[in-house]
Amino acid sequence: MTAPTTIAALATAPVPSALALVRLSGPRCAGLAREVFGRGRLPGDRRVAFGRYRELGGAVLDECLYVHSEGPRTYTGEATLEITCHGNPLIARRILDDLAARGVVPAAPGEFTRRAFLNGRMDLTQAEAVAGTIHARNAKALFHAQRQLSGALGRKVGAWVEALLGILARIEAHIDFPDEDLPPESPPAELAGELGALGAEFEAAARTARYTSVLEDGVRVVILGPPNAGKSSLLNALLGEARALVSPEPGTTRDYIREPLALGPHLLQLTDTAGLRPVPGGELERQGMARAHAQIATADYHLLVIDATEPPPRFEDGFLEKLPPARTHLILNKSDLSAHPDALAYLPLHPRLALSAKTGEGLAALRTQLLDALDRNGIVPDEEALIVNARHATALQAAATHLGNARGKIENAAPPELPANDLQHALAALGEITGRIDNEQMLDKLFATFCIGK
Ligand SMILES: Nc1nc2c(ncn2[C@@H]2O[C@H](COP(=O)(O)OP(=O)(O)OP(=O)(O)O)[C@@H](O)[C@H]2O)c(=O)[nH]1
Ligand SMILES: [Mg+2]
Repeated sequence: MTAPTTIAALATAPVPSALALVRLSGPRCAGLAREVFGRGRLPGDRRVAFGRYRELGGAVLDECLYVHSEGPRTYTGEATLEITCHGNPLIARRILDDLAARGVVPAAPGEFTRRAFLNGRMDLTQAEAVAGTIHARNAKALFHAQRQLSGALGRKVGAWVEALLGILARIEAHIDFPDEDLPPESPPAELAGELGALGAEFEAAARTARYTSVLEDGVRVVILGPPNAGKSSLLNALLGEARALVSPEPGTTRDYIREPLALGPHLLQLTDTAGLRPVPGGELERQGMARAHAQIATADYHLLVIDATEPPPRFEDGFLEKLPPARTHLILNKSDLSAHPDALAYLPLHPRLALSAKTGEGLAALRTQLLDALDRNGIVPDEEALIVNARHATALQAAATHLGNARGKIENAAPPELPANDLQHALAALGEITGRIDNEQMLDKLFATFCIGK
């Protein structure tokens, strides 16, 4: 293996700010600190020191604070040097140019974290969580990213590996003993049962990947209903601003309108859509309705708004089946006027709320009920849930498949070598999650999404 290079990058944003941090990692950190700050001896390990950064030509670039840390107990597992200068991007640029002139290599995106992973400072789930922690745009996403960063998912995978190794040892005991000497403590039915339970756990964990988009992009809540029901009025009322046009004319909203909205700890993507009728009146309305249907199809939750002063709306056949009670709230709008009795009796199985988008009456109740419905129906993950990403889910599915194969073979009294082999494959799949892998391409892909300097 070639000796690792020393890399450098700006770890803070290249905009005028109070301070900027230039970060280095690699074997030359101590020597570079002595060179650029003109010190014969370094300040102690991890001690902050003041220094004037002198470029190769001798000019002082800035007054800085710097910290040198010896490896391996650093972020990257290597020696590191962190230089804090004034937050003018020009200064940071000059420092980086000077470092490059001294043979320091500009870091690739995610290269510090990649080195941390390769040097065993963190597993792959933690490395992925570094990006998640930086990019989380709401409290829930941040909570889950930070928990993964702390190693929660890695520990869970470790526990699964232990459990599998235990089962594997018992299967291998069947290989080592002739049939008549089978250890009575692990009958095949019991082993098969344990594999089934573990496989179900893997599958359940894999299913949590569906929460990734909810956490990253927000819960997609779509406001829909017949024309003139007050959908746009409800969007405006929830947002607290006149975002969408409102008028007494049916067919006001043509395209859909999407706005982010914070609801408790959640981020919602609230979408107002064109009014729906059994048959559109013209081409523009047809297109608007098609767009509304597309939004409804990908929604996590629906707010079906009707004008409660009128008889219930009619939609095209089969449409209401797309709006199950677990994912739909019926909003009986215009509660400031007197209601039509048939409207109140509409869709009796759906959670419902009478409100007035015009006066704001019932809006607070809607927020409370919506929060509750999202929690209760598993649309947002609960606090305890461990959330996996698509990469983890693929590996977990593969592991579950191998366990299913092993189980089938045990139940069919196949020679124990065969299920043992399936379990080895399952272990390898689990290993990919935490990163006991040597797939450079996969690592390139994963770290390419990182920022430079992280
Ligand atoms: N009295 C009363 N009128 C309301 C209420 N909500 C909306 N309206 C009125 O109903 C009419 C239609 O409101 P919009 O918000 O444009 O309805 P919409 O469902 O978005 O209509 P389209 O975009 O045409 O499908 C407007 O005249 C609103 O002022 C309400 O709670 N009470
Ligand atoms: Mg509208």
